[in-house]
Order: sequence, then C-alpha cells, then structure tokens
Amino acid sequence: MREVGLSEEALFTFLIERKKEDLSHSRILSSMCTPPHPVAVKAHELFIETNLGDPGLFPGTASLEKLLIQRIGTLFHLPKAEGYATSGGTESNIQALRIARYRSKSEKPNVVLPESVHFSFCKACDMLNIEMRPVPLDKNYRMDLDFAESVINEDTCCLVAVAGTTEYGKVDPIPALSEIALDKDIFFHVDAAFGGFVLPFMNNIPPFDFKCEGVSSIAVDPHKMGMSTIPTGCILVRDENMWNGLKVDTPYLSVKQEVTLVGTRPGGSVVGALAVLEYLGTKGMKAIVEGCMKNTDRLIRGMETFGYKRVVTPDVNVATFQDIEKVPDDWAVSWTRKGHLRIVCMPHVENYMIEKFLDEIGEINA
Ligand code: 0PR
Repeated sequence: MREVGLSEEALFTFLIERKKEDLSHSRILSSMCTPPHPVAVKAHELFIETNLGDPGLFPGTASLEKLLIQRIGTLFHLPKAEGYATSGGTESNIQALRIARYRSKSEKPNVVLPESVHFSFCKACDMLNIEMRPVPLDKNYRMDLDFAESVINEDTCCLVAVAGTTEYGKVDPIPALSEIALDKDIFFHVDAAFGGFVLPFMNNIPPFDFKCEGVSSIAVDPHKMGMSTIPTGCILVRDENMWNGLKVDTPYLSVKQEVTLVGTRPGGSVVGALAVLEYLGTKGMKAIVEGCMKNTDRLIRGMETFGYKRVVTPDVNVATFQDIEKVPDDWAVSWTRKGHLRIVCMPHVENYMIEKFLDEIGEINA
C-alpha cells in the first residue's frame, strides 16, 4: 500500500472515476437488485458501525432485526416465526439445508428440488455433501409434482420449492408440495429470495408461505425486491427448535451461542430493510409491486406485437422471450440456461425504459 496516503480530494476523484465505469441502472434490465430506497440508505448510514455478530453491544439494533423478522413472519402468516438476517439468498439456502441435514438420520442424505433452483443450492450441497435430486419442470416451468414424489426416498432430508424462480419468475405448486412434505415428514424449504417481497402484495395468489402447514423455512431477500441496501437476506423457520443443530458456543461474546453462518454481520443494511417496510407499509409495497407487474405485462405485450413470443407467463416480474437473436446495444439483459432472453422489471426499470427498449428492438425487427 502507499506509504503516504492520498488527500481526500485525490482519493475521491480516483474512486468516482472508477465508479463511472459501472453501468447506469437506467440501462440495467438483468438484475434482481435495485438501487436502495432512500430511507434504506438513510437508516443504513445511521447504523453504519453496528455489528449484529455481537448483539449485546448493540441491543437497539438487535431489537430492530427482531422486529424485521416479526414483520416478515406476519407477512408470511406466522408472526412467531424465528429467524435472522443473512447476507442474502445463498446464505439462507445453505442454512436451510444445514437444518434439514442435522434433522435427518440418513448417512447419504439427498435433497429433492426443482431443476429451476438457484445455483446457491449447488454450493450448499457441495459444502454439506448432500446429493441433489433435480425434478424436471412441467410445461408451465413449475416443479413436476408426480416426479418429485417419485424421487423422494428414506434418505431425502429436504424438499425445496421456489416462489419466484430466478430465470422464469414462476412459483412452484407449494400447497401440494406442502402436503407431500407433511405426509412424509420431510423438512420443506421455500426459496422466496425474489418472490417473497412480491407475492404478498399481489391479489389472488395461491399460498406459498407458512400458511401451508408443511412449509418449514423460507428465504427472502430485502436486497432484492425489498429495496434495502446490500447485503440483506432473511431466513425464517417455523419453530425455534429447528435452530438447535446449528448452535455454536461463542464464549467471549456478549451472547453465549449463535446460529448464524457468518460472524460479524452488518446492522446497517438490516435496519435499512426494516426502514423500507415501515416507511412504505403494505400500501406502498403494493404500489411498487403493481408498477413492476404492469411494466412486465407491457413489455410482454409490446414484444409480442413484434412477433417475439413469451416463453411462459410469469407469476412475478421476470419476463422471458423465445427465439431472440439480437437485442439493441447498450442494454444489460440476461439469457437463461435454455437461451431465452430474460428481463427483470425491478423498481428501477421505469416505464420509459421499457418503451425505449421496445422502440429499439422494434427497429431491429423492422
Ligand atoms: N434464490 C433465488 C431464487 C435467487 O434468485 C437468488 C439470486 C438467490 C437465491 C441467491 O441470492 P444471493 O445472490 O443474494 O445470495 N438471484 C440473482 C441471480 O443469481 C441474483 C442477482 C442479483 C444476479 C443481481 C445478478 C444481479 O445483477 O441471478
């Protein structure tokens, strides 16, 4: 490192120059993150130095984490759900599989999950030495129920479903899977990292949360549709005893045991997540979700007027299209494993961006 430090002016000139290399969100259509809501930024700054890894030093911050979990538990129809704020969906999914594995007596445990799961499950299964049993999707890009049931055996320690798949924005048949999990006494984890802050604010959606008796745990990410600062995920479990296998002694901390995967944890982004929910309320969240869904719908209809067909009608704000060879320059879009164009209509993807994208792709088509 430098022997003599830079002046503040020189330092920030350098940092700002590098930041200019980053893409502007006005061209980003591929991300499941979005610039944080201003109240999240303000709250994050206020709690910037706090560490939830040693909660006895920051009891006020720790009480806000508890309140965040309580708010989300209530949203997911189980106000007494237990949980904590993770670094994101990956950590939440790893933790869910750890719980499931400790609960299982099998020496060669497997997890039954849809082919559409996020790649964080590959990491979790690799770390935990769990066999993955992928279940193909039906024609609607949802986990095939019969197939799922047929691959569950006595070594299955966990069943996983996704509420808002990363690539196609679909919700698996969670009420039916919940029945299977109850019937076979299998731990059932729902990955709602993306959909968890979308589905509760929509009308007439089938239950995907603790309302289904068989659902054991849920992952949901404030740093995606919760519009908090990065990093914030949350994991919630139905019953606090589920944490038992994960408890580790922490003799010299202000608390004697912890269940989290990481040690030092930011309080700032966690309070940021709570701030967004408190500030917007269900009314504000509904308005944002409605805007995202309207834009998703407008994009799909606009693309279809050019003859670009949707792959599937999404349940949440992720639109996918078939047989696209070229997209207009300077837009960050993504492509699914099957080669479909994928656009995520996050809160920053305003209507004017959709119209502009449609105009430009329309010109290519003309
Ligand atoms: N579960 C689901 C359903 C997800 O979609 C994701 C991430 C995760 C778990 C993992 O979450 P973390 O990344 O918070 O650990 N989905 C996006 C993806 O991998 C994340 C993302 C966000 C990617 C912004 C790109 C980007 O620009 O595609």
